[in-house]
Amino acid sequence: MSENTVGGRYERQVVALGVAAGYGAGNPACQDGPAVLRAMGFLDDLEAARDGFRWEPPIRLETPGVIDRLAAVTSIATRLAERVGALLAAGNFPLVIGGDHSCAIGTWSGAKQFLGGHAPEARLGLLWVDAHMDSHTFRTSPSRNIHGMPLAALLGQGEPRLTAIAGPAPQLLPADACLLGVRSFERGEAELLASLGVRVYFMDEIKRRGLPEVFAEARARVCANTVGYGISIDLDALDPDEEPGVGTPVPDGLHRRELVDVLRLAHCDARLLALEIVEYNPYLDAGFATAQAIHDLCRSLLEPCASI
Ligand SMILES: [Mn+2]
Repeated sequence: MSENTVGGRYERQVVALGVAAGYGAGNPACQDGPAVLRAMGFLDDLEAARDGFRWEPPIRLETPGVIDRLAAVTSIATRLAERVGALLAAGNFPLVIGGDHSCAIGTWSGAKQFLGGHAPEARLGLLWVDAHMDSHTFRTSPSRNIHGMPLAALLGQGEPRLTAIAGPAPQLLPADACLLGVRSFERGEAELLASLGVRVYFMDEIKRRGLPEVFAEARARVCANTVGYGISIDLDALDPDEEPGVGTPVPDGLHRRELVDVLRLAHCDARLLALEIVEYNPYLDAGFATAQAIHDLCRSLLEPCASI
């Protein structure tokens, strides 16, 4: 990747990829999130950034009306993994905009496949910013909604059609993953993460220590034994008093400003491979506050970097 490093700063184009994923949730409303963002022009100002930002054609279900939700999620994730892998191979920075969180299976399987193309043993790190753990399997999930399972699938747990989307499971090792912002979970998924030894930074720890310190520690963990890492942001990690337009609101979340600030620093590190922002529900958004949050998070990727 060194050929893309200019004067200590990593130069790459941010490429937004909308994913109309809705079959992972009980309510498919989030599948319209990326189309609403684009139609309303919420990220248009980013396209004026010098060589900084462009949209790819969106990913949506090829055969609408399919009612097998597992097949629908698998189809979208498989094509998303291919697109993310191709964008990374071309030296771009994929910005995946969901859709429900089931699309993460595709995003990060694609990133892992890209890393594996350089060296099969290359490991992927992942920061999972979310009010929930998303670590169910069909065996533990009360709802059986797949957007509650993507982290487990990436860790190689549960349904085989979800764990090996773009290459053999697991895509992610427990030591290379951290969750941030968790404040709503069920016993089965908590037990799975505990048994695997995945570090969870619950919301109360973040409030006590502050996001900058916790984020830096989590980032160091997921970078320790990996060649690159990603960040998956479920918008429900944010406080619904500020950002109501999310799939599953939970009170007492992160503030938009603090998450924007840590991303402004993180994007300047070439080890950050991609960012994913999911679970935007435009029908619950009040005055497009949550759309503005997505804008601000995306804008942070285009902030100038100080020389490193
Ligand atoms: Mn989630």
